[in-house]
Amino acid sequence: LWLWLRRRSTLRLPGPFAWPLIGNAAQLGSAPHLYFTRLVRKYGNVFQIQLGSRAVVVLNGDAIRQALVKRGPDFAGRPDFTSFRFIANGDSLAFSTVSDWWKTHRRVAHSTVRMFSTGNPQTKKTFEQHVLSEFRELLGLFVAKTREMQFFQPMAYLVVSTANVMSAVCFGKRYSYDDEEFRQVVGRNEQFTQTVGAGSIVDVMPWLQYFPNPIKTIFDNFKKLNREFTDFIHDKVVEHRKSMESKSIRDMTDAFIVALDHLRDKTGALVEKDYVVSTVGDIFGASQDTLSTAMQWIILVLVKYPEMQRRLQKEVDRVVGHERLPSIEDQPQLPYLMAFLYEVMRFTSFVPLTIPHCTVTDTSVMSYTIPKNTVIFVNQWSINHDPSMWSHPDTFDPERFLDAEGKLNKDLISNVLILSLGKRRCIGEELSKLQLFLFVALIAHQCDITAHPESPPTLESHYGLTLKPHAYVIAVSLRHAATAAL
Ligand code: HJJ
Repeated sequence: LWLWLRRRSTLRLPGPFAWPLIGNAAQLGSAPHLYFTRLVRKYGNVFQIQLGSRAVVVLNGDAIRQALVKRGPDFAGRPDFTSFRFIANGDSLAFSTVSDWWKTHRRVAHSTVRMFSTGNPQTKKTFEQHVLSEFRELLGLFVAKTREMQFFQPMAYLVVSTANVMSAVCFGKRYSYDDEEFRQVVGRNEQFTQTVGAGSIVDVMPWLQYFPNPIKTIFDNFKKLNREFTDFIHDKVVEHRKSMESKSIRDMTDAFIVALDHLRDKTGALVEKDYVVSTVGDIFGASQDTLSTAMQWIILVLVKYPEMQRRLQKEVDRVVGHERLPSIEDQPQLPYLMAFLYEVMRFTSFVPLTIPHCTVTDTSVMSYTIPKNTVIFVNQWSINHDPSMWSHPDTFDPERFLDAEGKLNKDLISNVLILSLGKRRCIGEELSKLQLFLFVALIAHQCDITAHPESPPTLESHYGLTLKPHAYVIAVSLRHAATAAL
């Protein structure tokens, strides 16, 4: 009977045997992306698992492009997951399914992000100034902490630092490293990413939130952090509306207020709600979580492979010299640095699975039919570690992206998948890559970073929407003759 029921309810897709009630939830373990990548060998790039009450189709390798690009609109939805309803009170652009208002707001959000980062040479310079002044603070702190403690944990400072760059862009304000309110708002990324990551248990077994158990406690904390996060953004928007004069736009929040008020006047019915808070929340939240995670991995790798740190320093010294600081214009002359950045993204794949998708119509991929309303997991990790695409995929080696003349191989870098594809691809791509480039160039130019000789960092990670490195300690010293330029 069980087999018969199963056959009736499956999508005729291959996949592992699913247990009653929980399905394959117990098999996900602490690294679902690795479990899925093992299943690829057995079932191919498209297979089905069962998580609690939901059938989930997992896309790997080539199937990802086939679905998200070739059949983009069919796969652009989001599932009605429990956790998503508590992010910005359910109004988050990133976690809501597609609709007319979603398309409009995504377009406005994308052009506004560009207007404050890579839109034109003027905005680029302003953005560069924000990164630079935040880097000054960070370097000063790192050197002071090293003097005080010899070795210290940089992770929380990297969160405040990257959050401050976006706080300057979004709100026109930076916070001190020991500002309690700000640390509360940006200090709970692990909780956030664990609850919204693909495979999160409340989303497929929602009944767990109704009686005392460890999952309920985690979920209650998640709801609280989202309330406080959204309250913080909401207060900022109220302040901005109050102090706004004429049409002079001070920061991204002002820009959204003007753009969305204009949209409301023009279209009326389409924009009944105030999406300023949720849009700014998405941009600020997403950028501080992802970019701080990237920086934590970058610094970890720099101390783990000191010979690569030396090589970065040599390249930056040769191109920039010591009379000035690195800047955006240096990027084309720093191929090793760019190769290093892409290798961090490929190797760590720190967004191993995208935010879960959902089909909005009956559709198909690689000749498998997939019904409307099926949860879709996109395994980005499987592409970045595909042995048919990369030689020794589990070795960290920036040089894989350089050709014989030491130039960056553009085809290869476009094979790295971390910002997704198609209708849901990241709107912060240009901003993020620019910010990371500047941070790495400044670090290489200005300081030496070393691991604790007795406890060097490991490459292990905690799973969630973003993979976080385990805690580690470093020491930071200024490079000779480099300080003058700061
Ligand atoms: C947050 C951390 C939050 C929001 C938004 C409203 C858009 C990493 C990938 C995509 C980014 C996903 C987005 C996150 C929005 C955070 C983030 C936190 C509360 C929020 C693939 O960011 O601790 O709280 O409320």
